[in-house]
Amino acid sequence: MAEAETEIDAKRRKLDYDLKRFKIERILQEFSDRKSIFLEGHFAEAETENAVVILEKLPFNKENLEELLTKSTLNIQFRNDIYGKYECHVEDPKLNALKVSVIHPATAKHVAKYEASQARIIHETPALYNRFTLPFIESEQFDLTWVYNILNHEKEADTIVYEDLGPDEGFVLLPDYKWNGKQLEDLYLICIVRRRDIKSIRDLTPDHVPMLKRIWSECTEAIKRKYDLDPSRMRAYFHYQPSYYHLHIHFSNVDFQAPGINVEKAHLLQTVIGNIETCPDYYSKATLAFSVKENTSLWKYYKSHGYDSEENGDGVTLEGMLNFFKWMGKAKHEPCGEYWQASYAESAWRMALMALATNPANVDRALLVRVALSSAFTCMGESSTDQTSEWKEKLAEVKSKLKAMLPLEKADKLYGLYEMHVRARRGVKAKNETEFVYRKILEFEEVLLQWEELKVSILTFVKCFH
Ligand code: M7G
Repeated sequence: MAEAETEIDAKRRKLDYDLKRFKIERILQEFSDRKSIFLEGHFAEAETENAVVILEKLPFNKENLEELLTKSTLNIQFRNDIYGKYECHVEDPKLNALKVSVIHPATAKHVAKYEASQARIIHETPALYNRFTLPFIESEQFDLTWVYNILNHEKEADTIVYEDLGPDEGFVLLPDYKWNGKQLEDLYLICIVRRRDIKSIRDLTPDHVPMLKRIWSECTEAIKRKYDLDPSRMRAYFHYQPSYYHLHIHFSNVDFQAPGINVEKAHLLQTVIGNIETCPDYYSKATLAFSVKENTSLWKYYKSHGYDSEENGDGVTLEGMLNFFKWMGKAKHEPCGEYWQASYAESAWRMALMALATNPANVDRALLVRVALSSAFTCMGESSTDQTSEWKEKLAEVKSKLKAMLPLEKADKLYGLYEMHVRARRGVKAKNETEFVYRKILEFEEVLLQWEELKVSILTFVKCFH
C-alpha cells in the first residue's frame, strides 16, 4: 500500500538528509564498544530546528564476507615476528555502509534521551507510580504518532513480518528502528499491540495474559519462518520505563548485546506472564526498579519532589523518626489557638472521634479519621495560622518538614492528608461527600473550641464579681 505523505515527510524529503549539509553542534554520546556516536546539530536548510543524527557501524554480514575480502586492500602498520597489524580499505562502499538514524525536528526530550548523563535508580512503589510517574507520563510522554502510523498501515507497512488485526488482542510485528533488517547477528524486531489503553507493564492484568501468550507463540513462529531463528535463540522483553507508553515487546537475537537489555530496564515476556499467573495483581503491587538519566524530566520531577536515594531512598532514619515524634509531642501540649486551651493533638483526636461516628455508607470514614489526625501537623514549623491566613506558608513548611523526617512515600501520603485538611479549613468547595463531611466536622470542632473559649471568659468575668 502506498504511504500517504505527511507535512513532516514532505519537509524531510526536501532536506533529503544529506549529511554533507548537517552541521554538528554537539556530540551527545559516544560508545566505542557499540561503535556508534550520537550527534546534535541542524541541517543547513532548517537552521532553527534541532536534529539528532545517530551513526553506527554495522556487524559483519556473514553472507557477503567473501566479497568483502576480495574487494579490499591491506595497508601494513607493523609486523612483529608472527604478528601483523593492518588497516583494511574496503573498495566497494556498499560493503562498508553505516546505519544512520535521523530524528528531525528533535525536541529537547529527544536530545536528553540521547545525551550522556549519569544514571540513577528509582525504586518505584505503586504509590510512587501513582503520585509521580503516572502524572509525568500523562503530561510529558513522547508523541505516539509513529506507533499509530504503523498500526494504521500508514507507515512501514511493507516491512510487517506478522500481524493480527483483532482490535482487542491483535498486534503487529516488524523490524525495530534500531535494526537494518539484514544480518541476523543483531536481529531486532518490535511487536506493538493494537489496543491503546496499556501504557506499560504496570497496567498488565490477568486479562492480558492470553494476548501475551499468543504474542510469544505467534511472533516466535513468524520469526522462525522468516529468519530461521529458533524461539530459544530469541529474547522477548518489555522495557520499564519505556520511552513510548503504548505497550510493545522487543524481540532480539539472544547473542546480540542489544541496548536496553540490562537488569534495570528489561523484563522478559515469559517472566512477566509467570508473575501475573502467580499473583494476578503483581504489576499493580510490585516495587519496580528502573534507571533514569539525571538529565531527564522524569528524574528532575522525582528530585523536585524530594526523591533522592542518598537522603531517603531506604526510608526511615532514627533521627528523622525522633524528630517526627518530637513535633507530635509538641502537638500534644501546644494550644491550637491563641485563646484556646485545647492542644492541636486534642483537637485532632476529637475530630477523629467525630469521624468515627459518621455513617460509613456515605463517606470514606477511614480517610476522615486520617485527615482529622493529620490536622495536628499545623503545629509544625514557625509560621502561625488564623482564620484569615492563606495557609500557603504553612503548607510549604509542613511539606518540607515531613520530607526531611520521613521516607518520601510516607511523607507524601501524610502531606496529602494534611492538604485535604487545609482545603477544608480554607473553605474550598468540597469535591465529594467525604470532603463535605470533613468540613462539617471542622466547623463543629471550631464551635467547640469557641465554646471552651467563651466558658473561660465567662468564668473569668464571673470571678471579677466575687
Ligand atoms: P522503548 O522501550 O519505548 O524505548 O522502545 P527505547 O528502547 O527507545 O528506550 C521503543 C522501541 O521502538 C525502540 O526499540 C525503538 O528503536 C523503536 N522505534 C522507535 N521509533 C520512533 C520507531 C519507528 O518509527 N519505527 C520502528 N519500527 N521502530 C521504532
